[in-house]
Amino acid sequence: MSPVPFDPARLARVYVLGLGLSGTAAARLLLARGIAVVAGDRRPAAELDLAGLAAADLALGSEPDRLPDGIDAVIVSPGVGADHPLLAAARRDGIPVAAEVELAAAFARGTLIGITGSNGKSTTTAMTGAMLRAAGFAVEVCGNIGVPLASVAEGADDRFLVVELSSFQLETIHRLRPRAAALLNLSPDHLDRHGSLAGYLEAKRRIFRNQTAEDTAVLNADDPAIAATPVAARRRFFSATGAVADGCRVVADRVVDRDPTHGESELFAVADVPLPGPHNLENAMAAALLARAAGAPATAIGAALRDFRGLPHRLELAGEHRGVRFYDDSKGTNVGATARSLEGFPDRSVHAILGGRNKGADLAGLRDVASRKLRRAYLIGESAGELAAALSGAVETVETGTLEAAVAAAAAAATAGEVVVLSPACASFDQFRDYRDRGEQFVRFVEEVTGGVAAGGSDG
Ligand code: UMA
Ligand code: ADP
Repeated sequence: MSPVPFDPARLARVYVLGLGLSGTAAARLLLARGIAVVAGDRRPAAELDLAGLAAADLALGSEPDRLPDGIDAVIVSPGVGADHPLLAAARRDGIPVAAEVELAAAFARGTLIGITGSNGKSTTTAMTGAMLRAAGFAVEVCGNIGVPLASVAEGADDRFLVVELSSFQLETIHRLRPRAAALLNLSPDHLDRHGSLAGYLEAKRRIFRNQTAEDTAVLNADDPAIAATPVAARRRFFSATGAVADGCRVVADRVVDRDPTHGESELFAVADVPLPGPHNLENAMAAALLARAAGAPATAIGAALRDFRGLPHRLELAGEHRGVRFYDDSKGTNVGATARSLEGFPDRSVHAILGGRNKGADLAGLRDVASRKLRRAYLIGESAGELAAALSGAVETVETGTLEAAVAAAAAAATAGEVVVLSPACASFDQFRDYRDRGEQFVRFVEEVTGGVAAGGSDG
């Protein structure tokens, strides 16, 4: 059944499903526009931040069995799956269901730039924002990165809204149209929600669905499925390994932009990218193409990259003790991300802490990189047993159960020149509030075992 179209001009009473960051921001945006809000969350009020929602009609602590009467639309939080009974009821009753980002985009002032992909979204979003700021534009960096689009929708028309978009959010967009949008890469993730890799790719491709020939689509030329995405927009490509007809590639130590009408121009030097690994060069190329589409000059792009500091919990140096470095890569939440992070270290040098909640991935995808890069794997959380089986024969594993025990065991075993890396390849929700909580706890445990001060910055 095709989804019921969402019309923001016809909203008088709206149901907001989920009152986390996105739901509360959506509810505040609606109330500010005089639209009545009924909102529900299975969590009780004590666990929620309900500031600014006094005028809303709230149903908290359990899920209602049915939608209230007289609802014009349901605004759904990204964490709520399409099989939720209230969403099924809305579809049955012909009530449109829209993502928080869809609602926000409908009311937002400014030009939208969107970024999606399995990995590198937050880094690329932050880089794009930094490039546009360096070019002198007003910018909001928002979306899945942790600042709901709805919370920054109000503002001047002449600004850019650089929005990280997850597959969860893209599932329920209708008219959201980024004037420039990037699909960075695809590796298995969230298969428990999307059912298959094909379903996951379809959700990601939705970022381009409302674009027209006036817009720009930035695509990874090194991934055939992404490169083949049908789009109406101008297609611009980036490649870390080869040539492209229109877009960015690496020539010796430079990144060059080839435009079929204007020829080639240098954008930045590879050495301008201060973050480790070829994946961060790809992120920088995608960000540069988005920034170019928005009108940023190459000088601003290079300057922003040189000043760019990595985001927390992405291969962040957390401490050093007796020649052993400890890295927090808590945001490595799927097999593809963890594999990319581990590749950057010398062979057989890594004591890796893996595990958590598996999102439907085949964890045997880590076997190859583990057999080359790891000295030992310390397994935590719900997926410890599954990981032990998946890595059997590839690398020595030890099931430590908790993160604290894993850090203690890895610190005791690691010798000078080796590294201890938390890059779990799994979600955190079995043992932690979220990936940030997991990363922060890791840093605390590292401080305990090293007796030292945690380091800042990201390298390695
Ligand atoms: N809830 C219900 N019923 C349900 C399910 C959830 O009531 O059946 C309630 C929960 O009790 C909770 C709220 O809904 O109070 C949770 O909403 P949410 O999980 O959608 O989380 P938000 O706080 O709104 O945060 C979301 C994104 N979370 C998810 O996609 C899971 C945040 O991305 C994002 O930063 C934020 O919106 C702002 O846009 C996080 C994430 O993990 C970092 N994203 C995934 C990823 O990056 O892989 C997609
Ligand atoms: P996302 O927002 O998509 O989760 P982040 O920028 O937060 O991406 O990076 C999360 C992790 O993904 C990083 O710690 C790194 O291990 C990995 N990563 C980053 N960029 C890429 C990329 N372009 N390709 C593959 N893996 C990447």
